[in-house]
Amino acid sequence: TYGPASTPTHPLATAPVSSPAHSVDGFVREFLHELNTNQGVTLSLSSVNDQYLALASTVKNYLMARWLETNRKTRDAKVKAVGYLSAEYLLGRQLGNALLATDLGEIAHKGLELCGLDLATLRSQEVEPGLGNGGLGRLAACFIDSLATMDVPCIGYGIRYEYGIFRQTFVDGRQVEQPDTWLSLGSPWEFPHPEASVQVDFGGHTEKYTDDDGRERTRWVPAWNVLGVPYNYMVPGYLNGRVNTLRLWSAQATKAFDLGIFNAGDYAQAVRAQTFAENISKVLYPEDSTPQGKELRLQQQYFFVACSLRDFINNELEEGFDLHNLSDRIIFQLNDTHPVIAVPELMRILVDEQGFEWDEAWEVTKSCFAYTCHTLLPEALEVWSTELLGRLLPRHLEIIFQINDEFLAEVRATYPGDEIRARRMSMIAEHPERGVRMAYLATVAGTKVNGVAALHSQLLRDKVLPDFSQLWPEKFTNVTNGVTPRRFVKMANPHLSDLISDTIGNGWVTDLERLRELEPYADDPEFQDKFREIKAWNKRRLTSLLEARDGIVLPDGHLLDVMVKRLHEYKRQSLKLLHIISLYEQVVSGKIAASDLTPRTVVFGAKAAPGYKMAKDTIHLINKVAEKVNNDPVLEGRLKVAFPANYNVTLAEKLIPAADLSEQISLAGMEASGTGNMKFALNGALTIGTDDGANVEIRELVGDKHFFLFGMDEPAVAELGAKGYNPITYYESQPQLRAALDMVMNGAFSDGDQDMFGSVVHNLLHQDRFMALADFESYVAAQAKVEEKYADQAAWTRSSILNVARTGFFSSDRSMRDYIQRIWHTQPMI
Ligand code: GPQ
Repeated sequence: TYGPASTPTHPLATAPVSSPAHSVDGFVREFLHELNTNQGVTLSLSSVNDQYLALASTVKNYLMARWLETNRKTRDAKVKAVGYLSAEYLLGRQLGNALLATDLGEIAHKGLELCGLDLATLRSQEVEPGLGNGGLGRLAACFIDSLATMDVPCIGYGIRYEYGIFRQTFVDGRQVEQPDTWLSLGSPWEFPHPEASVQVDFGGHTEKYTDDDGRERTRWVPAWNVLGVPYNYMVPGYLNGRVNTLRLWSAQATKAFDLGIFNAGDYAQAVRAQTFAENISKVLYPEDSTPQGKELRLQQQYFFVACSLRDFINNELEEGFDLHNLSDRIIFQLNDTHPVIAVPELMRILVDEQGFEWDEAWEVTKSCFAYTCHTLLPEALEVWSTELLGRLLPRHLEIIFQINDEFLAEVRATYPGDEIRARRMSMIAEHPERGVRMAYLATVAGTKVNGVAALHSQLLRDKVLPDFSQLWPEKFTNVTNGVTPRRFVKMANPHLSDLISDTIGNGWVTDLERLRELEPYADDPEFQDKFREIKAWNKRRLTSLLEARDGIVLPDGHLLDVMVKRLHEYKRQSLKLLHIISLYEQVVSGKIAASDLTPRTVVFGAKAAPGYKMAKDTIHLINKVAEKVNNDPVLEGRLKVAFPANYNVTLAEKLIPAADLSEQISLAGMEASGTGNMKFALNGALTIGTDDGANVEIRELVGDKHFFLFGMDEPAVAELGAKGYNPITYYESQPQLRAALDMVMNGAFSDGDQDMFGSVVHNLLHQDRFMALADFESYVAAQAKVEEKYADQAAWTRSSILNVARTGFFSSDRSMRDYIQRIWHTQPMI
């Protein structure tokens, strides 16, 4: 229970909380107070970290009244909320966003100046919470930002990893991973609540028993348990007074857990037990789109959803709430299959703990979940072996079997005699080992199933879940992804934002379609000049950052060509690399003069999963090509390759606004959506891209003339695959491609060592699962078009402005509106 033991009599105890004064003086007073009372230092003796932490506290104090009021209002209104269940949140730095959401940027800048401090310096002290791998985790962060800004009640639930995505370094051009110690200098944005910890059980067995009413029941007798400690984070809406909550769970040993062992006299063992429990939230798994089936990962998944369901039911609902009506108050959105174990968990709570009949419990459960799929790669679809699941969560496995039995009965009733179909649709796979197909479970349990771009949702229906979409066509829908314009335009590109606001007013920040009003200015030479100057300023800002951060020197006046995303074969960084090598080879061999090259700098940013050999070899090759190309005078400095290590949200915010060209070159049918593609277009980069994911919608919106399309489309890929793809024939028939690959093979980038990149070349020539060689010729031709257009700066700038004006659709606010209308049916608060 919470609250005072007796009725408070002091007037302040019941007065609404107030914020510090929204003035420079008020800010300075608050800041110095935080520095003194929180950090225990005076300004004159404070470190930059003290100053940063005090500044963070100050900004938090401005948000606090709104947060408390949001919680009170939402609780009283008893409205339906969104429970976003995600194993990843790639939040990026918090301070800048909090300043933006409170409109404190100017005040903080002036106030700190009066204290002899520089806001930018303090901001760069923050280590971003990298609690995600890539697009999926960043999408979750954009979505919770949009929901807060749209005044929609939402609780984000996830895991407070002690170590987020690894810090990438390069040693001799190879990726080396370092632990991400994001908590080591303090974590001012979180509010731990150990008193609200939740117990989570694991292991053991189940047993049947007869209850007092004579009913046959099952209970789970677990073998061990851990505690989940909630850490709350503020999720401020943009200038609207709403502050939602992100609740991340941290694992701790329970008292019972280590006491039992301690009493047995083994103190060292008791401490080990503690460590064992804490391991659950220790580290983010760094595999993106390729689950490894590790036991600890399943523990993480169950840990955070068990905490979250328990938390919502016990703490967010009023006492005595009838759980039959649970879906009036919550919709749990499953961010991919990672949280799908929540489905049998809710069934277990309702049937085993609350005494619901199975059918009633299933009705409730089905109405409380919806499932988003983020991939088409078969190896990305999670399958948990029944051996592991049954050992860790025996009751959940039983429940899954029962859900499956009833589901298959429905399939058999709908398609009598079609046993092959029933087997195909079973949630239980039999090969290569018995396992639970989590995507099938999610599809059966979810009210809705959605893909993340129009093409992806279509392919999901047609290729991944065709039997299910035939059985329940109305269950399937699309919600095209989006990105938050607050972080990725307003914050990341301040001068462009000012130009836009000066031209069309500032309504666009929360109503991004209004960027359309910029279209008439695309032909205005004065506007074009300003637009170009801003791009140049963004490039200078990037140049000084990379110089300080990585010792990389970007040349002036180059076309800035950027490919940033996780390293994965399907994304085809190797295709970009072949283009670079080919340009180089043509100059070296005298086929073209260096002076024929459009001055171009290619920037890569990419982390490889630590165990993904081909990805790591590709990183090595990129670095070796960079070393060679950047130092060979034959190129006269007209081609440069920059590969800053440790690409993350913080770097993205500087890189994207500076880019001229956005590389979105996955094999068609492989990239579910992409979201980097949207950020680039909104910041005025033109896209060179395949007909894949959200590229399709970007091109439709900006128009063919303002997008460089190349490569096979998805039907062509399918056709070539069916016919039999043989990459070597492209090598044999295309001299330019052949020369580029030969150059690698001959050791041009490995000091004559012909083995160093043998596996990369061999893979491309003899396997090339993602058909890079098949699209090479078309890619090179599209790059020539890029250069042609870039030579006409007015035409380029016009296209660039039109990209900004026409991509307002890709706001995550619009995505949220789509989820609300098509899936959640929640209401914004009034
Ligand atoms: N995505 Cl399955 C991830 O970032 N991680 C994953 O494990 C899976 C998907 C991405 C996907 O590759 C992108 O195309 C999407 O834009 C992104 O999810 C968000 O939907």
